[in-house]
Amino acid sequence: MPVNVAIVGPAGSGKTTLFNALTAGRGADGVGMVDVPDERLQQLAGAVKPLKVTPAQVRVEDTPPGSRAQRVAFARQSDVLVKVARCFGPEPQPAAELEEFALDLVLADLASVERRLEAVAKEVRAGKKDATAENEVLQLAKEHLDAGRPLRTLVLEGEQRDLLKGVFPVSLKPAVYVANAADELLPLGGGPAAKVSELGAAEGAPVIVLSARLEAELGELEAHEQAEMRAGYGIDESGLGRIARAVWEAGGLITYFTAGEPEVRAWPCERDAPAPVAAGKIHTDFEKHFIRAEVTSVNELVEAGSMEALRAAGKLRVEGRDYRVKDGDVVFFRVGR
Ligand SMILES: Nc1nc2c(ncn2[C@@H]2O[C@H](COP(=O)(O)OP(=O)(O)OP(=O)(O)O)[C@@H](O)[C@H]2O)c(=O)[nH]1
Ligand SMILES: [Mg+2]
Repeated sequence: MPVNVAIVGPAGSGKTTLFNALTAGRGADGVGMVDVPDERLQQLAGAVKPLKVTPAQVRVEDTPPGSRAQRVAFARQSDVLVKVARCFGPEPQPAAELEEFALDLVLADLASVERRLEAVAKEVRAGKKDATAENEVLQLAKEHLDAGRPLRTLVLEGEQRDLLKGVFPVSLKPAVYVANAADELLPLGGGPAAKVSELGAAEGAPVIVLSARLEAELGELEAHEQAEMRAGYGIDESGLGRIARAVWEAGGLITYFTAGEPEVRAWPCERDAPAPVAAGKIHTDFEKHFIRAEVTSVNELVEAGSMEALRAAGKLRVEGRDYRVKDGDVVFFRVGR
């Protein structure tokens, strides 16, 4: 399952422009698969010389036209939200517009929490096991939402968080903020972008300043022309690269690699996932029939040239089912049948 990223935010903030930039115009009907740039893949490929190199991918979706309620419903279907704010053009009001959008998410969650509370209150009266715990969490959530605050900022234990999942809370989703700035204010974006940075910081969400229109134009140039033009604006990395890293950070993801001669490949995985779960990203059978993981790092593999060379030298770490796969691990999974 690829990571699902929804581009959301206030009307006219540049969502579609950003979508076109990220998907290099190859998206269809507002949906596109985007390769995640990662220079470690090239390092591995240089050493292993595989037949094929496969980057991690995210599925990016642009908010379709529709009512405010439809826009919220759309945001609900994703894993990570990229919230775009207009920091260009006449009288940009990114903070006010983002807050208005955030309030739409909060009100939608409030409605679903209240609906669920009614049902759970009945269950509590009927003495149903577990209903009390859920009732408690829903009450906490309701108070928080009533105060106009997103569920992201409600401090909950892991188990309590799980109890909330039944209402598919959209204000609990991890978010990345994009301050869509005027070209002439790059790379920092000026006052409006600073407001977005404040909002993001208050929620612990990553913030990226870029110009969606400029990114779309840059995408049409040759690599060396792109680099030159970026440098002129004081930007050292593509907007796509920066957004991908922010999505990984916000979504709690890491990347591990597999590196054989047929294919060198990057795999997105939840941080702290046990080895069998990480193996399950490759194939569901790998999770079931997991035996052990043989692990090294990108640097060690690049030095040795192949997994076989490391294995022969006794330098592959052998890890069991309790091992938590780390960002930058190169893994060979031993699976039974
Ligand atoms: N100057 C400038 N204009 C931009 C930028 N990004 C988008 N625009 C312009 O802003 C207008 C709205 O852009 P869209 O990408 O359609 O915005 P949207 O968020 O998809 O709009 P809705 O889907 O209607 O909510 C268009 O005229 C774009 O050309 C930018 O980075 N700089
Ligand atoms: Mg649009």
